[in-house]
Amino acid sequence: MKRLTTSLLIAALWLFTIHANATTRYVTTTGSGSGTSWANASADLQAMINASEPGDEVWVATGTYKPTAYPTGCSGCISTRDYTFFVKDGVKIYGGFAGTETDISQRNFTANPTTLSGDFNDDDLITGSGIDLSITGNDENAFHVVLSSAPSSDGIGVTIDGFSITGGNSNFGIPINVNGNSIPKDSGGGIYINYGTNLMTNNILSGNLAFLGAGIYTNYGTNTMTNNNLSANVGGGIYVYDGTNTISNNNFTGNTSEFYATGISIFFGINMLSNNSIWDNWSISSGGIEASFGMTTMTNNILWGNTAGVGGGIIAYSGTNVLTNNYLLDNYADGGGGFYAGDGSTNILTNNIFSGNSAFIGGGISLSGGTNTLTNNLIVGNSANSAGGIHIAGNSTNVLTNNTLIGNSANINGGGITTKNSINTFMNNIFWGNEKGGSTIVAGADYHANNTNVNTFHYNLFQLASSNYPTDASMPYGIGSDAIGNIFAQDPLLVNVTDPDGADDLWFTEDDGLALQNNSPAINAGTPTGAPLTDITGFTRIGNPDLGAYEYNPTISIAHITAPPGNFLTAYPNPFTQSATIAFTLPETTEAVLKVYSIDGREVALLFKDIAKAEQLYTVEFDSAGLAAGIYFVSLTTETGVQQRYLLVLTN
Ligand SMILES: [Ca+2]
Ligand SMILES: [Ca+2]
Ligand SMILES: [Ca+2]
Ligand SMILES: [Ca+2]
Repeated sequence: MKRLTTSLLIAALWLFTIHANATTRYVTTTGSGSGTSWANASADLQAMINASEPGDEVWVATGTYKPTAYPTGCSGCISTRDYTFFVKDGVKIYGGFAGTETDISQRNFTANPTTLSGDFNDDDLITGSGIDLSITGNDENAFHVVLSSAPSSDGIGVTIDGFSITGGNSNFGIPINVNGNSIPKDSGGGIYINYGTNLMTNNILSGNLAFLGAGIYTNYGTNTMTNNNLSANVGGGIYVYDGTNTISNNNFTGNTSEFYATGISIFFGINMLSNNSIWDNWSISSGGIEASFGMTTMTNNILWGNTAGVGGGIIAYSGTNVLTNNYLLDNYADGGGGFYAGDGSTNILTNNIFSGNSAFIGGGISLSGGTNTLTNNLIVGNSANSAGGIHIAGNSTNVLTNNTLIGNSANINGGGITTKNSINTFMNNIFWGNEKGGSTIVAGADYHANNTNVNTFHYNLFQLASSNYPTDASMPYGIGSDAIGNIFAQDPLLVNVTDPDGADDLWFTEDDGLALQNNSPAINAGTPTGAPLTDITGFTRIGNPDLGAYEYNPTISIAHITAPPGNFLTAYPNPFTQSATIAFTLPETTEAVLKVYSIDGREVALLFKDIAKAEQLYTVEFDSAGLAAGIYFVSLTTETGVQQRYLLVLTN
C-alpha cells in the first residue's frame, strides 16, 4: 500500500512538473527568431508546434499563415494539397494576438484576426450565400487546413482557439495515414481531428469545402466546440463521428450541404447541443441539425430560416434525441418543415416552439417513424400542402400531451394534424384556428386520419362539433371509440393569438399570447394521468392540468394589465457581432432600469439606471465583448412594468 501511494505521489509530481514547465512559443508573420518571446518570435508556426511538448502552447500573432509541410509521419501524402497545420497531440495553439501580450487574458482575437489558410495561390473566390454560395479557385487548396491525429488509446488531444480557418477543400482523394489513423480526404476541410480530448473555441470557419463537415470533422474522442462561427462553408458546419461531443454557443449561417446537415451532423456518440444559432442555411438533404444513431440532447438552440429537402430545422433519422426549449422558426423542407423523425428514432420533444415553418408535407413536424413523445410544445402558424401542423405516418408510435396547435394550415388532409397507419395517444392538447383549404370550420381543419390508426384521444379541445369526429378510427377524422373527456367547438380563450410571443417578443414568458384567459374552458380540463407537472414556461401546473402548453397562472394576468402598451424598446442591429444600439422611449417620466440578461437569467450588463423623461428617445450602446455567442435579452423595468427583447449575439 505504501509503495502504491509513493508511486501515485511520484506520478502526481511528474504531472505537476510537466505543467509547471509548460512552455509558450511565439509566432509572428515577420519573426526570424527561435520563438522564445514575441521579440524573438518565429515565423514558422509548424516548427513551433513540432518543438512543443504536451501541455505547451503556441501563441500566434495577427496575419495570414499557410501550411508548408506534410503531417509528421504521413504515409500516402503525395502533393502540396496534403500540406496542413499538423497540431501535435497535447499541444495548444492560440491565435488573435497583437504580439505584445504577456497573459492570454490580454488577447483580443476580434481585433487581431489570425488566419490559417489552405488557399495556397490566393485565388479563392467565395460568392453568395445559402443556395447561391459558390467557392471557386480551390482546386489546389489543402485537403485539411488543420489536422490532429492522436492515438486511439491514449490520445491527449489539442486546443485550437482564436483562429480564422479558411480554404480547406476535402473534395476527394485516397486517404492518408498519420499516427496509425486513416484520414479521409472528403471530410473536415477546415479542421480534422482524431481522438483525444479536444477544445475548439473562438474560431471562424468559412470558405471551406468537404462532403462531410466542411468546417470541422471529429472522429471519436471527447470534443468541445464552443463559440465558433461557421459560415459560407460548402458541405455543412460540424460533423461528429461518435465520441462524446459538446457543441454549444456556435453560430452557423449561410452554409450549404448536399449530403448531410448544413449546421451540425451527428453520427453515433453522446452529444450535447445547446445555445447554437443556426440560420439561413440551405441544403438539398437535411436542414440545420441531423442526428443519426447517437444519444443527443438539443437544448435552447435556434433554428431559423433554414431550407432543406427533409427536416428543415432538425432531422432525427435514428438514435435517441431529447429536444428541449428549442426554437424552430420559419424553416422550410419538402418533408417536415421544422422537425422530421425517421424510422428507428426515439424522440422526446418538450417545451419547443414550432412557428412559421412550411413544407410540402408536414409544415411544422413530420413524425414519419419511430417513437415520439411530444409534451408542452407550441405548433403555431405552420403550413403545408398536406398536414399543416404535424404529419404522422410510417407506423410511428406517438404520445402527444399538453401541446397547443394553433393557426396551422394545409391545402389537403389535416390543417392541424394528419395521421396515417400509426399508434397515437393524444391527451390534454388544444386544436384551435387550424385551416384546411382556407377554412377553419370544414372537417379536417384540425384533424384528419388516413387508413387505420390506433388512437386514444383523452381530454383534448377540438375546434369543431363532436359530430365531425367519428368514433370509428378507420373513418376519415375518426378519433377512436375510447375517446373521453374531449371538449368540442369551444373557444379556448387564449390571451392574444395574433401575438403568440406576447408584447415582449420573447417565447416562454408570462405574457405569451397563447396562454389562457381566466375564463378559458381549458382550465383544469385535462387529465393528470401522464401529464407534465410544469408548463412550457416552467410554471407548476395547479390542480388538474389545463389543456395546452400553458397553465393558467392567476398572478400573471395582473402583470398583463400593468405592462405598458406599445413597443418602446428596440435593439438594432439584431443579430449582431460586437455592439448593438438599445433604444427606448417612455410615455411618462419614470425611473427606468435597463439590463441585459443571459438566457438563463444571469445579469450581464447594467446599461441605464436613472429617471427617464416622458416622450424622450434614450439610446445606449451595448458592447458584447467577452460574452459567449448566443441568445440574451434586454429588459427595461419601469414603475409601470417590464418590457423585454431578444438579443442574438454572434461570435465576436
Ligand atoms: Ca486556391
Ligand atoms: Ca410579440
Ligand atoms: Ca412573451
Ligand atoms: Ca390547472
